[in-house]
Amino acid sequence: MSKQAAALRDWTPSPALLAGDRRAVARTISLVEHGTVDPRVLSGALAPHLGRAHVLGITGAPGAGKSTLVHAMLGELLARGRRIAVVAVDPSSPISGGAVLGDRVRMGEHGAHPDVFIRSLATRGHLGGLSRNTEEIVDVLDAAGFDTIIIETVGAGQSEVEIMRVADTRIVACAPGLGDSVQAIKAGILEIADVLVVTKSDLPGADVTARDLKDMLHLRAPSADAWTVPVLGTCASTSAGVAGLIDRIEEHGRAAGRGRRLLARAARPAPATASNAADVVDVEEWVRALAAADPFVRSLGISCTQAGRGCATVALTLEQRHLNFNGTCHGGVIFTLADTAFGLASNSHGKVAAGIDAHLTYQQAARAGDRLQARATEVSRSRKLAVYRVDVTRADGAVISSFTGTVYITGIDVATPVTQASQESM
Ligand SMILES: Nc1nc2c(ncn2[C@@H]2O[C@H](COP(=O)(O)OP(=O)(O)O)[C@@H](O)[C@H]2O)c(=O)[nH]1
Ligand SMILES: [Mg+2]
Repeated sequence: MSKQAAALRDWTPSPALLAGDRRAVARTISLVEHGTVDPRVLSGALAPHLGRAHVLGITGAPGAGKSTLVHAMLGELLARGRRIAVVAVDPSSPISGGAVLGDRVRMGEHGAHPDVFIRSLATRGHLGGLSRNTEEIVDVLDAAGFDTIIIETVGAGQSEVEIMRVADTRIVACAPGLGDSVQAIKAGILEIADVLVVTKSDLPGADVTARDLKDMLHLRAPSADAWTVPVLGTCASTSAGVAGLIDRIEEHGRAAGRGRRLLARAARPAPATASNAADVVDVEEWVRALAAADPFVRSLGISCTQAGRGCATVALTLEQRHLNFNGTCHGGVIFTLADTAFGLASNSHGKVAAGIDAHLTYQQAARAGDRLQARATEVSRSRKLAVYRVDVTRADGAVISSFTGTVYITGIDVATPVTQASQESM
Protein backbone atom coordinates (compact mmCIF):
# COMPACT_ATOMS: atom_id res chain seq x y z
CA MET A 1 0.00 0.00 0.00
CA SER A 2 1.25 3.47 -0.83
CA LYS A 3 2.12 5.88 1.95
CA GLN A 4 -0.72 8.15 0.90
CA ALA A 5 -3.28 5.35 0.94
CA ALA A 6 -2.14 4.48 4.45
CA ALA A 7 -2.58 8.12 5.50
CA LEU A 8 -6.11 8.07 4.09
CA ARG A 9 -7.03 5.05 6.16
CA ASP A 10 -5.18 5.66 9.38
CA TRP A 11 -5.68 9.36 10.05
CA THR A 12 -6.15 10.29 13.71
CA PRO A 13 -6.24 13.78 15.21
CA SER A 14 -2.94 14.88 16.72
CA PRO A 15 -2.80 16.15 20.31
CA ALA A 16 -1.74 19.51 18.86
CA LEU A 17 -4.93 19.69 16.80
CA LEU A 18 -7.13 18.78 19.75
CA ALA A 19 -5.31 21.40 21.83
CA GLY A 20 -6.23 24.01 19.22
CA ASP A 21 -2.70 24.64 17.90
CA ARG A 22 -3.20 27.02 14.96
CA ARG A 23 -0.65 25.39 12.69
CA ALA A 24 -2.08 21.93 13.31
CA VAL A 25 -5.58 23.30 12.64
CA ALA A 26 -4.46 24.93 9.38
CA ARG A 27 -2.66 21.77 8.26
CA THR A 28 -5.69 19.58 8.94
CA ILE A 29 -8.00 21.93 7.04
CA SER A 30 -5.63 21.72 4.08
CA LEU A 31 -5.88 17.92 4.22
CA VAL A 32 -9.67 18.26 4.03
CA GLU A 33 -9.54 20.81 1.21
CA HIS A 34 -7.22 18.68 -0.85
CA GLY A 35 -9.15 15.50 -0.15
CA THR A 36 -6.02 13.90 1.34
CA VAL A 37 -8.02 12.33 4.13
CA ASP A 38 -11.13 10.22 3.58
CA PRO A 39 -14.15 12.16 4.94
CA ARG A 40 -15.47 9.00 6.63
CA VAL A 41 -12.17 8.39 8.36
CA LEU A 42 -12.03 12.03 9.42
CA SER A 43 -15.59 12.11 10.84
CA GLY A 44 -15.03 8.82 12.60
CA ALA A 45 -11.74 9.89 14.16
CA LEU A 46 -13.09 13.29 15.24
CA ALA A 47 -16.47 12.00 16.44
CA PRO A 48 -15.62 11.83 20.18
CA HIS A 49 -14.51 15.49 20.09
CA LEU A 50 -17.51 17.02 18.34
CA GLY A 51 -20.60 18.92 19.40
CA ARG A 52 -19.04 21.45 21.77
CA ALA A 53 -18.77 24.53 19.54
CA HIS A 54 -21.60 26.91 18.85
CA VAL A 55 -21.70 27.10 15.04
CA LEU A 56 -23.08 30.29 13.50
CA GLY A 57 -23.94 30.64 9.84
CA ILE A 58 -24.13 34.13 8.35
CA THR A 59 -25.47 34.59 4.87
CA GLY A 60 -26.77 37.41 2.72
CA ALA A 61 -26.26 38.95 -0.70
CA PRO A 62 -22.76 40.05 -1.75
CA GLY A 63 -22.04 43.46 -0.27
CA ALA A 64 -24.69 43.09 2.45
CA GLY A 65 -22.00 43.79 5.03
CA LYS A 66 -21.44 40.26 6.30
CA SER A 67 -17.64 40.39 6.59
CA THR A 68 -17.77 43.77 8.26
CA LEU A 69 -20.38 42.45 10.70
CA VAL A 70 -18.31 39.35 11.45
CA HIS A 71 -15.38 41.61 12.25
CA ALA A 72 -17.54 43.57 14.70
CA MET A 73 -18.84 40.32 16.21
CA LEU A 74 -15.27 39.08 16.69
CA GLY A 75 -14.56 42.14 18.83
CA GLU A 76 -17.61 41.49 21.00
CA LEU A 77 -16.99 37.73 21.30
CA LEU A 78 -13.33 38.31 22.23
CA ALA A 79 -14.48 40.73 24.93
CA ARG A 80 -16.60 37.86 26.27
CA GLY A 81 -13.56 35.60 26.40
CA ARG A 82 -14.49 33.31 23.53
CA ARG A 83 -12.13 31.55 21.14
CA ILE A 84 -13.49 32.00 17.65
CA ALA A 85 -12.91 30.48 14.24
CA VAL A 86 -14.23 32.03 11.03
CA VAL A 87 -14.73 30.16 7.77
CA ALA A 88 -15.46 32.47 4.85
CA VAL A 89 -17.08 30.70 1.88
CA ASP A 90 -17.48 33.10 -0.99
CA PRO A 91 -17.57 31.59 -4.45
CA SER A 92 -18.78 34.87 -5.96
CA SER A 93 -15.33 35.97 -7.08
CA PRO A 94 -13.72 32.69 -8.03
CA ILE A 95 -11.03 33.98 -10.36
CA SER A 96 -9.45 36.99 -8.73
CA GLY A 97 -10.01 35.83 -5.18
CA GLY A 98 -10.74 39.48 -4.50
CA ALA A 99 -13.55 38.92 -2.03
CA VAL A 100 -11.42 36.44 -0.14
CA LEU A 101 -8.59 38.90 0.17
CA GLY A 102 -11.10 41.64 1.06
CA ASP A 103 -12.46 39.50 3.89
CA ARG A 104 -8.99 38.97 5.27
CA VAL A 105 -8.32 42.69 5.21
CA ARG A 106 -11.69 43.45 6.77
CA MET A 107 -11.21 40.95 9.57
CA GLY A 108 -7.47 41.59 9.69
CA GLU A 109 -7.32 43.50 12.94
CA HIS A 110 -8.74 40.55 14.88
CA GLY A 111 -7.19 37.96 12.59
CA ALA A 112 -3.86 38.32 14.37
CA HIS A 113 -5.43 37.73 17.79
CA PRO A 114 -4.31 34.42 19.33
CA ASP A 115 -7.93 33.47 20.05
CA VAL A 116 -9.11 34.04 16.48
CA PHE A 117 -8.60 31.72 13.52
CA ILE A 118 -9.75 32.87 10.09
CA ARG A 119 -9.84 30.70 7.02
CA SER A 120 -11.11 31.67 3.58
CA LEU A 121 -12.12 28.71 1.46
CA ALA A 122 -10.61 28.97 -1.98
CA THR A 123 -13.63 27.57 -3.74
CA ARG A 124 -12.62 28.72 -7.22
CA GLY A 125 -16.20 28.45 -8.36
CA HIS A 126 -16.58 24.75 -7.58
CA LEU A 127 -19.84 24.60 -5.71
CA GLY A 128 -20.30 20.86 -5.91
CA GLY A 129 -19.41 19.28 -2.59
CA LEU A 130 -18.74 22.64 -1.03
CA SER A 131 -21.21 22.17 1.79
CA ARG A 132 -19.71 18.79 2.50
CA ASN A 133 -16.26 20.30 2.68
CA THR A 134 -17.44 23.10 4.93
CA GLU A 135 -19.02 20.59 7.26
CA GLU A 136 -15.75 18.70 7.65
CA ILE A 137 -13.82 21.89 8.24
CA VAL A 138 -16.32 22.83 10.95
CA ASP A 139 -15.71 19.39 12.48
CA VAL A 140 -11.97 20.08 12.56
CA LEU A 141 -12.51 23.47 14.24
CA ASP A 142 -15.00 21.99 16.71
CA ALA A 143 -12.52 19.26 17.67
CA ALA A 144 -9.83 21.94 18.03
CA GLY A 145 -11.88 23.47 20.83
CA PHE A 146 -13.10 26.76 19.38
CA ASP A 147 -16.10 28.03 21.38
CA THR A 148 -17.73 29.77 18.45
CA ILE A 149 -17.38 28.93 14.76
CA ILE A 150 -18.70 31.45 12.26
CA ILE A 151 -19.37 30.45 8.66
CA GLU A 152 -19.81 33.38 6.30
CA THR A 153 -21.38 32.49 2.99
CA VAL A 154 -23.11 34.29 0.13
CA GLY A 155 -26.84 33.60 0.13
CA ALA A 156 -27.28 33.07 -3.57
CA GLY A 157 -28.56 29.56 -4.06
CA GLN A 158 -29.22 26.07 -2.83
CA SER A 159 -25.62 25.31 -1.92
CA GLU A 160 -25.67 28.19 0.54
CA VAL A 161 -28.84 26.80 2.09
CA GLU A 162 -26.96 23.52 2.44
CA ILE A 163 -24.01 25.25 4.06
CA MET A 164 -26.34 27.03 6.47
CA ARG A 165 -27.77 23.68 7.56
CA VAL A 166 -24.40 22.96 9.17
CA ALA A 167 -24.97 25.84 11.62
CA ASP A 168 -26.71 25.73 14.99
CA THR A 169 -27.77 29.37 14.66
CA ARG A 170 -28.46 30.86 11.22
CA ILE A 171 -28.21 34.58 10.67
CA VAL A 172 -29.38 36.31 7.52
CA ALA A 173 -27.95 39.76 6.85
CA CYS A 174 -29.82 42.27 4.69
CA ALA A 175 -28.64 45.76 3.85
CA PRO A 176 -31.27 48.48 3.51
CA GLY A 177 -33.04 48.20 0.14
CA LEU A 178 -35.56 45.65 -1.04
CA GLY A 179 -33.20 43.86 -3.45
CA ASP A 180 -31.27 42.11 -0.73
CA SER A 181 -34.28 40.79 1.15
CA VAL A 182 -35.89 39.50 -2.03
CA GLN A 183 -32.73 37.65 -2.90
CA ALA A 184 -32.63 36.05 0.52
CA ILE A 185 -36.15 34.74 0.09
CA LYS A 186 -35.38 33.37 -3.35
CA ALA A 187 -32.65 31.26 -1.90
CA GLY A 188 -35.07 29.79 0.62
CA ILE A 189 -32.78 31.03 3.32
CA LEU A 190 -35.46 32.98 5.16
CA GLU A 191 -37.17 29.68 5.93
CA ILE A 192 -34.25 28.52 8.02
CA ALA A 193 -33.14 31.84 9.52
CA ASP A 194 -32.99 32.07 13.32
CA VAL A 195 -31.93 35.72 13.49
CA LEU A 196 -32.40 38.46 10.88
CA VAL A 197 -30.02 41.41 10.84
CA VAL A 198 -30.49 44.67 9.01
CA THR A 199 -26.92 45.80 8.46
CA LYS A 200 -25.79 49.37 7.75
CA SER A 201 -28.55 50.73 9.97
CA ASP A 202 -26.85 54.11 9.62
CA LEU A 203 -28.10 54.23 6.01
CA PRO A 204 -31.56 55.49 5.03
CA GLY A 205 -34.23 52.86 4.55
CA ALA A 206 -33.01 50.54 7.32
CA ASP A 207 -36.34 50.77 9.15
CA VAL A 208 -38.27 49.95 5.96
CA THR A 209 -36.14 46.85 5.37
CA ALA A 210 -36.69 45.76 8.98
CA ARG A 211 -40.45 46.14 8.55
CA ASP A 212 -40.38 44.21 5.23
CA LEU A 213 -38.49 41.38 6.86
CA LYS A 214 -40.94 41.21 9.78
CA ASP A 215 -43.81 41.03 7.28
CA MET A 216 -42.08 38.25 5.38
CA LEU A 217 -41.57 36.28 8.58
CA HIS A 218 -45.34 36.00 8.88
CA LEU A 219 -45.31 34.08 5.59
CA ARG A 220 -42.98 31.49 7.02
CA ALA A 221 -44.36 28.09 7.89
CA PRO A 222 -44.90 27.98 11.67
CA SER A 223 -41.94 26.24 13.27
CA ALA A 224 -42.14 23.55 15.89
CA ASP A 225 -39.80 25.28 18.33
CA ALA A 226 -40.79 28.18 20.51
CA TRP A 227 -38.10 30.51 19.14
CA THR A 228 -39.33 33.83 17.76
CA VAL A 229 -37.05 35.09 15.02
CA PRO A 230 -35.83 38.58 15.98
CA VAL A 231 -35.10 41.31 13.43
CA LEU A 232 -32.16 43.40 14.67
CA GLY A 233 -30.30 46.39 13.28
CA THR A 234 -26.52 46.81 13.38
CA CYS A 235 -24.07 49.43 12.30
CA ALA A 236 -20.57 48.12 11.86
CA SER A 237 -18.75 51.44 12.00
CA THR A 238 -20.10 52.29 15.46
CA SER A 239 -20.69 48.68 16.57
CA ALA A 240 -24.24 49.76 17.49
CA GLY A 241 -26.50 46.74 17.95
CA VAL A 242 -23.64 44.22 17.87
CA ALA A 243 -23.67 43.34 21.59
CA GLY A 244 -27.45 42.90 21.43
CA LEU A 245 -27.04 40.67 18.38
CA ILE A 246 -24.53 38.46 20.18
CA ASP A 247 -26.91 38.26 23.16
CA ARG A 248 -29.71 36.97 20.96
CA ILE A 249 -27.37 34.59 19.08
CA GLU A 250 -26.12 33.08 22.33
CA GLU A 251 -29.66 32.89 23.65
CA HIS A 252 -30.66 30.97 20.52
CA GLY A 253 -27.63 28.71 20.93
CA ARG A 254 -28.78 27.80 24.44
CA ALA A 255 -32.36 27.19 23.25
CA ALA A 256 -31.49 25.18 20.14
CA GLY A 257 -28.52 23.27 21.53
CA ARG A 258 -25.28 22.52 19.73
CA GLY A 259 -24.27 20.05 17.10
CA ARG A 260 -27.33 20.35 14.88
CA ARG A 261 -25.20 19.20 11.93
CA LEU A 262 -24.32 16.00 13.80
CA LEU A 263 -27.98 15.20 14.36
CA ALA A 264 -28.77 15.92 10.72
CA ARG A 265 -25.85 13.75 9.65
CA ALA A 266 -27.06 10.83 11.74
CA ALA A 267 -30.53 11.12 10.21
CA ARG A 268 -29.32 11.65 6.66
CA PRO A 269 -30.30 8.87 4.30
CA ALA A 270 -27.47 6.88 2.85
CA PRO A 271 -26.34 7.80 -0.66
CA ALA A 272 -28.61 6.23 -3.25
CA THR A 273 -25.80 4.27 -4.86
CA ALA A 274 -24.53 2.51 -1.77
CA SER A 275 -26.60 -0.18 -0.15
CA ASN A 276 -26.44 0.62 3.52
CA ALA A 277 -28.51 -0.76 6.37
CA ALA A 278 -30.59 2.41 6.47
CA ASP A 279 -32.28 1.52 3.19
CA VAL A 280 -32.02 -2.22 3.40
CA VAL A 281 -35.43 -3.86 3.53
CA ASP A 282 -34.24 -7.21 4.78
CA VAL A 283 -32.21 -6.30 7.86
CA GLU A 284 -31.80 -9.93 8.83
CA GLU A 285 -30.18 -10.86 5.55
CA TRP A 286 -27.94 -7.80 5.72
CA VAL A 287 -26.76 -8.57 9.28
CA ARG A 288 -26.12 -12.20 8.34
CA ALA A 289 -23.95 -10.95 5.51
CA LEU A 290 -21.97 -8.84 8.01
CA ALA A 291 -21.34 -11.92 10.13
CA ALA A 292 -20.38 -13.97 7.10
CA ALA A 293 -17.90 -11.29 6.04
CA ASP A 294 -16.04 -11.41 9.38
CA PRO A 295 -13.06 -13.76 8.99
CA PHE A 296 -12.54 -14.28 12.73
CA VAL A 297 -16.19 -15.13 13.34
CA ARG A 298 -16.13 -17.49 10.38
CA SER A 299 -12.94 -19.20 11.47
CA LEU A 300 -14.53 -20.12 14.82
CA GLY A 301 -17.64 -21.54 13.14
CA ILE A 302 -20.03 -18.90 14.51
CA SER A 303 -23.10 -18.14 12.41
CA CYS A 304 -25.89 -15.61 12.68
CA THR A 305 -29.26 -17.32 13.17
CA GLN A 306 -31.57 -14.34 13.66
CA ALA A 307 -31.33 -10.55 13.43
CA GLY A 308 -33.33 -7.34 13.26
CA ARG A 309 -32.75 -3.68 14.09
CA GLY A 310 -31.08 -3.63 17.49
CA CYS A 311 -30.95 -7.39 18.00
CA ALA A 312 -28.98 -10.38 16.79
CA THR A 313 -28.56 -14.02 17.71
CA VAL A 314 -25.50 -16.07 16.87
CA ALA A 315 -24.78 -19.73 17.49
CA LEU A 316 -21.88 -22.15 17.69
CA THR A 317 -21.52 -25.89 18.24
CA LEU A 318 -18.47 -26.50 20.42
CA GLU A 319 -15.67 -28.66 19.04
CA GLN A 320 -12.34 -29.83 20.45
CA ARG A 321 -10.63 -26.76 19.02
CA HIS A 322 -12.80 -24.49 21.17
CA LEU A 323 -11.70 -26.09 24.44
CA ASN A 324 -9.05 -25.00 26.92
CA PHE A 325 -6.47 -27.22 28.61
CA ASN A 326 -9.08 -28.24 31.23
CA GLY A 327 -11.39 -29.65 28.54
CA THR A 328 -14.08 -26.97 28.93
CA CYS A 329 -14.98 -24.21 26.53
CA HIS A 330 -12.32 -21.51 26.28
CA GLY A 331 -13.41 -18.22 27.85
CA GLY A 332 -12.24 -16.39 24.75
CA VAL A 333 -14.68 -18.37 22.63
CA ILE A 334 -17.57 -17.44 24.90
CA PHE A 335 -16.49 -13.83 24.86
CA THR A 336 -16.20 -13.84 21.08
CA LEU A 337 -19.62 -15.42 20.71
CA ALA A 338 -21.23 -12.77 22.94
CA ASP A 339 -19.17 -9.97 21.40
CA THR A 340 -20.23 -11.03 17.90
CA ALA A 341 -23.91 -10.76 18.81
CA PHE A 342 -23.16 -7.40 20.46
CA GLY A 343 -21.35 -6.13 17.37
CA LEU A 344 -24.04 -7.22 14.94
CA ALA A 345 -26.90 -5.82 17.03
CA SER A 346 -25.17 -2.48 17.60
CA ASN A 347 -24.28 -2.07 13.91
CA SER A 348 -27.68 -3.24 12.67
CA HIS A 349 -28.97 0.35 12.48
CA GLY A 350 -26.47 1.02 9.73
CA LYS A 351 -24.09 3.35 11.57
CA VAL A 352 -20.68 2.11 12.65
CA ALA A 353 -20.88 1.40 16.39
CA ALA A 354 -17.49 1.40 18.12
CA GLY A 355 -17.24 -0.68 21.28
CA ILE A 356 -16.33 1.31 24.38
CA ASP A 357 -16.54 -1.35 27.05
CA ALA A 358 -17.82 -4.82 27.66
CA HIS A 359 -18.36 -6.83 30.80
CA LEU A 360 -18.93 -10.54 30.98
CA THR A 361 -19.74 -13.07 33.69
CA TYR A 362 -19.07 -16.81 33.40
CA GLN A 363 -21.95 -18.72 34.95
CA GLN A 364 -21.35 -22.29 33.92
CA ALA A 365 -18.81 -24.29 31.93
CA ALA A 366 -19.65 -25.62 28.46
CA ARG A 367 -18.23 -28.74 26.78
CA ALA A 368 -17.57 -30.21 23.38
CA GLY A 369 -20.82 -30.98 21.54
CA ASP A 370 -22.76 -28.24 23.34
CA ARG A 371 -24.72 -25.95 21.09
CA LEU A 372 -24.34 -22.37 22.40
CA GLN A 373 -26.40 -19.38 21.47
CA ALA A 374 -25.76 -15.66 22.19
CA ARG A 375 -28.70 -13.33 21.93
CA ALA A 376 -28.09 -9.57 21.97
CA THR A 377 -30.83 -7.08 22.75
CA GLU A 378 -30.77 -3.31 22.92
CA VAL A 379 -31.11 -1.94 26.44
CA SER A 380 -30.95 1.72 25.43
CA ARG A 381 -29.87 3.76 22.47
CA SER A 382 -29.39 7.53 22.30
CA ARG A 383 -27.89 9.62 19.54
CA LYS A 384 -24.32 8.76 20.55
CA LEU A 385 -24.38 5.81 22.90
CA ALA A 386 -26.09 2.48 23.07
CA VAL A 387 -26.07 -0.32 25.63
CA TYR A 388 -26.65 -3.98 24.82
CA ARG A 389 -27.22 -7.06 26.88
CA VAL A 390 -26.22 -10.47 25.59
CA ASP A 391 -27.38 -13.77 27.05
CA VAL A 392 -25.31 -16.81 26.25
CA THR A 393 -27.28 -20.02 26.73
CA ARG A 394 -26.95 -23.72 25.95
CA ALA A 395 -29.54 -25.57 23.85
CA ASP A 396 -31.17 -26.92 27.04
CA GLY A 397 -31.66 -23.37 28.33
CA ALA A 398 -28.79 -23.34 30.84
CA VAL A 399 -27.26 -19.89 31.24
CA ILE A 400 -23.55 -19.99 30.35
CA SER A 401 -22.73 -16.31 30.50
CA SER A 402 -24.18 -12.84 30.55
CA PHE A 403 -22.58 -9.87 28.88
CA THR A 404 -23.24 -6.13 28.75
CA GLY A 405 -21.56 -3.75 26.35
CA THR A 406 -21.60 -0.08 25.41
CA VAL A 407 -20.93 1.40 22.00
CA TYR A 408 -20.23 4.87 20.69
CA ILE A 409 -22.33 5.53 17.58
CA THR A 410 -20.41 7.24 14.81
CA GLY A 411 -21.91 9.04 11.82
CA ILE A 412 -20.28 6.59 9.44
CA ASP A 413 -22.35 4.18 7.42
CA VAL A 414 -21.60 0.49 7.82
CA ALA A 415 -20.37 -0.73 4.46
CA THR A 416 -22.38 -3.53 2.98
CA PRO A 417 -20.10 -6.54 2.70
CA VAL A 418 -19.44 -8.07 -0.66
CA THR A 419 -20.40 -11.69 -0.08
CA GLN A 420 -19.75 -14.57 -2.37
CA ALA A 421 -23.44 -14.72 -3.31
CA SER A 422 -23.62 -11.04 -4.27
CA GLN A 423 -20.37 -11.34 -6.17
CA GLU A 424 -21.79 -14.18 -8.20
CA SER A 425 -24.95 -12.24 -9.00
CA MET A 426 -22.93 -9.30 -10.27
N1 LIG B 1 -22.55 52.59 5.86
C1 LIG B 1 -22.20 51.37 6.19
N2 LIG B 1 -21.48 50.63 5.33
C2 LIG B 1 -21.14 49.38 5.70
C3 LIG B 1 -21.52 48.83 6.95
N3 LIG B 1 -21.08 47.56 7.01
C4 LIG B 1 -20.41 47.33 5.84
N4 LIG B 1 -20.46 48.41 5.05
C5 LIG B 1 -19.85 48.52 3.71
O1 LIG B 1 -20.49 47.63 2.81
C6 LIG B 1 -19.55 47.12 1.86
C7 LIG B 1 -19.63 45.61 1.81
O2 LIG B 1 -19.24 45.09 3.05
P1 LIG B 1 -18.74 43.59 3.25
O3 LIG B 1 -18.61 43.39 4.71
O4 LIG B 1 -17.58 43.29 2.41
O5 LIG B 1 -19.99 42.81 2.69
P2 LIG B 1 -20.12 41.22 2.36
O6 LIG B 1 -19.92 41.05 0.90
O7 LIG B 1 -21.53 40.93 2.75
O8 LIG B 1 -19.12 40.50 3.18
C8 LIG B 1 -18.19 47.64 2.28
O9 LIG B 1 -17.83 48.69 1.48
C9 LIG B 1 -18.42 48.05 3.72
O10 LIG B 1 -17.56 49.11 4.09
C10 LIG B 1 -22.28 49.65 7.83
O11 LIG B 1 -22.68 49.27 8.94
N5 LIG B 1 -22.60 50.91 7.40
MG1 LIG C 1 -17.68 38.99 2.69
